[in-house]
Amino acid sequence: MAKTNPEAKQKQSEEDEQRKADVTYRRKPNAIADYQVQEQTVFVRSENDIELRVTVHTPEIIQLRYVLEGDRPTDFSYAIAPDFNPDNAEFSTRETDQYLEITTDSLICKISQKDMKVSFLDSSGTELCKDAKPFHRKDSIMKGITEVKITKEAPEGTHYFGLGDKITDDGMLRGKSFQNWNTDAYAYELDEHRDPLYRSIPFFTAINKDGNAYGIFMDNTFRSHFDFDSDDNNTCTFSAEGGCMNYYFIYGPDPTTVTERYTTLTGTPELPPLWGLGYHQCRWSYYPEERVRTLAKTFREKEIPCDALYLDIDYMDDYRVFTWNNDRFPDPKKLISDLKEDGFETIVMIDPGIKVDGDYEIYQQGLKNDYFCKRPDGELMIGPVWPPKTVFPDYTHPEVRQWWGDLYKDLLTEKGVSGVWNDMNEPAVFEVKAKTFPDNIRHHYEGEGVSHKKAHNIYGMQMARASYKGIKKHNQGKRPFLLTRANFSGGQRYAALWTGDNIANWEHLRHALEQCVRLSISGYSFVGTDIGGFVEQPSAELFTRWLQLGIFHPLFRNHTMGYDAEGADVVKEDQAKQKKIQSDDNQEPWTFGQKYTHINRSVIELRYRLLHYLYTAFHKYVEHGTPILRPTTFHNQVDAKSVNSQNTFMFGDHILVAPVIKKGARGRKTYLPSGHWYDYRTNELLEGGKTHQVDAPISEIPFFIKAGTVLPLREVMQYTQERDPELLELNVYYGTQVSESHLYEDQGEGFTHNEGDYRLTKFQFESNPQEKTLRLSADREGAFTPKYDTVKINLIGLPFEPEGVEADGRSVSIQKSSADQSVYAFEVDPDFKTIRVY
Ligand code: MIG
Repeated sequence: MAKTNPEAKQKQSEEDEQRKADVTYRRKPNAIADYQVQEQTVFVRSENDIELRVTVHTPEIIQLRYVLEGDRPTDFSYAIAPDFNPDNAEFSTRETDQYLEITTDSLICKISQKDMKVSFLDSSGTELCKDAKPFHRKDSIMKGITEVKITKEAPEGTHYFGLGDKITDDGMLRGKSFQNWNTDAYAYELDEHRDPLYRSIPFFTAINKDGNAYGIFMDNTFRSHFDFDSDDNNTCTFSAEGGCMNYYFIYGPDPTTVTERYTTLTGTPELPPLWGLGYHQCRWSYYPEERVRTLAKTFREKEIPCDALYLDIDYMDDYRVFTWNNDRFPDPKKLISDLKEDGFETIVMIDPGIKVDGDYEIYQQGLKNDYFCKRPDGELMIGPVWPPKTVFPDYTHPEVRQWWGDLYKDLLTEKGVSGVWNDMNEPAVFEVKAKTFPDNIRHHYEGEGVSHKKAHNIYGMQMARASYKGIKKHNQGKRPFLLTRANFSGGQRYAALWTGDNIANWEHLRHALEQCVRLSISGYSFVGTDIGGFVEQPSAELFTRWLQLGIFHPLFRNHTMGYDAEGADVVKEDQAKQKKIQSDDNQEPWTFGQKYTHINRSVIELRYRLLHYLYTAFHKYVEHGTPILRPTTFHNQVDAKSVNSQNTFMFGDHILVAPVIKKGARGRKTYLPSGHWYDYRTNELLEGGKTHQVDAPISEIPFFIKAGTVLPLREVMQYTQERDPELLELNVYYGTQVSESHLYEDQGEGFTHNEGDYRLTKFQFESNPQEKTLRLSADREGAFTPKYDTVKINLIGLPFEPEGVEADGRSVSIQKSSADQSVYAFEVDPDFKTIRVY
């Protein structure tokens, strides 16, 4: 008999203990046992009792959910738009030896008989996307579900886009992995906390080598992970640390269509007030009142257009939200109305954290009504944010949202503020490493009762929702303007967003470019960055280049962290540590000397010139989910060369932007996709499908207009509604293809556009090079009549000498433009229908 070795025995019992500490199960489906069709859903069950529910929403949108016995799956989702109206598309099912096939008009979904692996093909049988492994789930006795995971093949040549505002070195998602967990990522940097960032958009688009595009949206709010072949083994995985594997497969085949379909599924915002698209000036912090007045006066004196000024946390009384510091702002109502008189809208910050303070009414109300987040044992979740002790409303409770929304009443109706920005709603908590709540905090979640693990990523979204609804209710018929920092898929319905606390360096200028395009194709077009950088101070050159990029971002806001702000010390010590602080930290368009003031003014003026075009693109986004910003490769996804055009992007349907993002650069290489393009600055015609070296002196940003475009230009004003424009200019860029352009106009405020008080003009351009003629027609819809009485048309790139122009049968005089001898100009009536140039 062998003697028992005491060491081995000891080891054995340790192992036993460890094993007993928790027991983990790994589950994946085996062969299909049976399936059933009920309405739009096919319930497919494996022999080991894993159910795959395949729901056909439209011929191009198919939802997949994996349910195990004992799960409590619900149809509830914060992300899906309440007005998403699936069309109950027809589909058929068929079984073969190898597959169960579900076929719609556009897609075939094949589920393998052997292990329930799923693949999608288009109706011609071309493979789009395929599981590399069966669905996989990990759970344990002590922790519950810890992973639900899908592994797809990532064939060579497939590229990935979207996923919100992730940043990369080379602009490409492929080869990298990311996670979604809303995080206060102050001064996010390359290797440090570069990921996760402030928001979670678990949706991406893939474009295969053959140009076919599809999207995947994983509707799961737990911490999630996306891996685009980072291990170089040709797989792409997505997983969540809890809940149900619930994802939507969204077909294109065009990538812009994928975004449009995703955006229809998760919703679009309403049109913002036109002033929301003007230039905005922000700083942490403008106070006291006198400083705000001086700021406003300086804009007008220097004739630099500006529509909105922001008040950061220091306007509050001791960081109590919905209060005012009376020393700094003795009469907010008067200040705000004076600013308004001068064309400035005032936007104030509101944070989620509520100061623990027995004398503070909002704290008392929330306490009395049990509105604050609690720990599992029923104690309040208290943590330091701006006030040292803060409690947090549980916005996942409908009654809390209602209460919160109504708190805005006084700000809007009494004080006269025009907009709000919601900050710190990741939710951010100071001092602790997690930077947020512990996982075990409880949330109502519309009655479901969940832990913070599930509610974390939608906390900011539900705050934005509550704010948006309240603002809309109390805004006296005006359109809400709300900015949020944290958010989740679908949150685009409620608020615009800024990308958070970036740094004033060239690297972050490139991030700004990448993040806004990526957000836009993730269904979130109303985005912008802190122009100039939030942390540290930009050089004059960097500031100007950033401003130039900013004119193409729907949210056009300059913001910086002033080191005179109270509380900046906390951030500095807690998070910034190493940052060098200069004393002169102003960041207004005139901060950088006369030469740059002049340049910056003309950059901002250019934005105001382009407002019609931006507003029209915004309208298309609202109506059809069309992203305002897109990667260049979305313009023609079969053009393999365009995939590497990471430093250019499309702004709307007709403009390609080639920003300068390198220090000292006075020109850049620019790949123009197929077709012909005009340099906006020189009217020079450039051939697509080629890389061009273009000039970019510090005063200019290169951008290019697609041939055949009718580009509307607005009069420059000091603020958007300074006066009714007297004139509409239309730049008509000659092309040889029949092309369509749009112009959307309305009051720029209020909701009458929903009752037909708008005008949508469809321009059609056609030319006949042999006959040397061109035709421009305008088709109009809606009852709105713009106030201008003249339309000035500039014909650009005409390859022939025109003999005459006829507008609706009457001849019109045409002249060479004084500014550019190659341009012909003439004036017509705003209601013109057909123009013929011969
Ligand atoms: O931790 O309100 O991103 O825009 O100026 C800093 C002060 C808190 C972070 C926001 C920033 C804002 C700042 N806030």
